[in-house]
This record gives sequence, C-alpha cells and structure tokens, in this order.
Amino acid sequence: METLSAERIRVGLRTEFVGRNLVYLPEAGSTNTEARRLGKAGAPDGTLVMADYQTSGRGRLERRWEAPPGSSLLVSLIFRPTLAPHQIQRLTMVCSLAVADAVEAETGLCVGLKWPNDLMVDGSKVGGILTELELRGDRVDYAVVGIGLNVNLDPSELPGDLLMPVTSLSHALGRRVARRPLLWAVLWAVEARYLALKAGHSPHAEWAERLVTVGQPVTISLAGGVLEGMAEGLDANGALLVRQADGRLEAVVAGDVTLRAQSHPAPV
Ligand code: BT5
Repeated sequence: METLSAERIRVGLRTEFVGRNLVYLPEAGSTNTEARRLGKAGAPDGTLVMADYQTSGRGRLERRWEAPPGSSLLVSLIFRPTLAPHQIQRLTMVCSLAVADAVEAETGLCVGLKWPNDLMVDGSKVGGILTELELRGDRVDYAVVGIGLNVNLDPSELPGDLLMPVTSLSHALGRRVARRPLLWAVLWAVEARYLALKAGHSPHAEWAERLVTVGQPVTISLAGGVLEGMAEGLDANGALLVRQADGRLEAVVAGDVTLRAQSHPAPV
C-alpha cells in the first residue's frame, strides 16, 4: 500500500498556498472536525488536513462516510473567503469541479456531478463533499470543505445500506491509482479555481454544465416533507430549481436535503 506522510505529500505540491499548511494524520476521527478545530485557532486560508483513515468520517445529516484504511483521499481544506453565508455553495462547486478536473487529467475517467455534493463515475458515487461554515456575525469566518474520494476502494467492502451505488477509481479503471499525484492535481486545481472565485469568476456555469441532475425527475426529502418534480436548473447561488406537478417552481437550497432519482429506492 502507498504510504503517505506530510513530507511525501509536500515534495510534489505545485501550489502557492493551498495545502502549504498541512496536517497529515494516519488516523483521525473526522478530518472536517480536525479542520474546524484548526480554523477556530486561526489556521490560514488553504490549510489542508488529511487522514489515511477516519474512525468517524461524516457525510451530511450526520450520515457516515466509510473508507477502509489507505483506500481513499480523505481531505479537508480551510478557506477564508469573502463570501456571504448564502453564497457558500460556490466553494462546494469550486472543489467538486477541481476534483473532476484532477480525476479526468490523472485517469481519463469522466466525472459527473450530482446536486448538491456528489461526484459520480459511470452512474455511481465515487466521492462526496461536505462543506461546513463557521460564522462571525453575519459573515463567514471560515469554511471547511471535506472531500472523500474513493481511489483504491473495493465497493464490496462497504456496508450494504448505502444510499446509492458506489464505485471507486480503481474499480472503474481495473487498476490501482497512485494517490499522491492525484492529490497534487486536486490541490492545484482547487487553488486555480479558488483564485478565480476570489477574482470574481463564478463557477456556476461550469458546475451546472457538469450536473447530471438537471433535466431529471427528482424526489427531495426536506425537513418539512417530500418534494417531487423535474429539476429544471439552478439559481445563481446553486439552489436547485424544481418544477412541481402543479407548475410551481421551487428553489431548493443545498442544505439539509436528500435527493434521489425517482427510480431509486427510498433513502434509509
Ligand atoms: C457526502 O455526504 O457525500 C459527503 C462526504 C464527505 C466525506 C469527507 S471525507 C473527508 C472529510 N471528513 C469527513 O468527516 N467528511 C469529509 P452525503 O451526501 O450525506 O452522503 C453520505 C452517504 O454516502 C452515506 O449515508 C452512505 O450512504 C454513502 N457513503 C458512505 N461512504 C461512502 C463511500 N466511501 N462512497 C460512496 N458513498 C458512501
């Protein structure tokens, strides 16, 4: 198995600041939790927390993120953007597009995005993003974007009660994929896209173009019930526009929601 360490990661970094402040942990509870602790203590923009194994990896809505040791990229990045809280989905967009860029460049696989935070290969989930915010008054103090990417993972090793079919890069390619070059490519692409965001370039159009969700019938579980309709597009902040049977157009914010294609079984 490819051994990671902070030194072995640093040698190939091509970035100016993303990943330059780097914490590598062979084992962590959750890298997002660790990054939030560092964020609170003032860690700089672009700080990277990475683990080889998480004992309490998290998805949204307190769901678990499962990954056997050494199988994945499990990273969290701290950002200090000048965004309002309602614009924070842009960071999820930046990071998911960056992962897609890197995977395509390193493996040739095509990556689709499923609203709001899934990375897809061959119609199955290959990764997910968990963005969490810390506010100071009505501004964002810092955000943590956690990325879990199944690299050399055997999908049959995961528990059977997953929300959707799962794949990994090695499973899709039929060969193992080196994690370090992939990580370097991800960090480089994150930095390029984050700098563009800071310079005023919205990732919205490119993200919308990659979304496999638009044009599909969807069922969305919200805190107050279930919404069914046709996903028609996105608004500027990344909310999904869903046309309901009665013609009403609802903007669903990528917060505490679960989306499934209408042909899929109900989530657990
Ligand atoms: C996500 O949540 O997809 C976001 C996952 C983010 C994980 C990263 S790892 C580094 C960082 N540190 C953390 O603690 N988290 C972040 P969500 O959309 O809620 O999907 C979670 C669901 O995905 C689970 O309920 C399972 O059904 C499924 N799942 C769990 N492990 C998976 C895996 N390895 N591959 C694909 N699906 C998985």
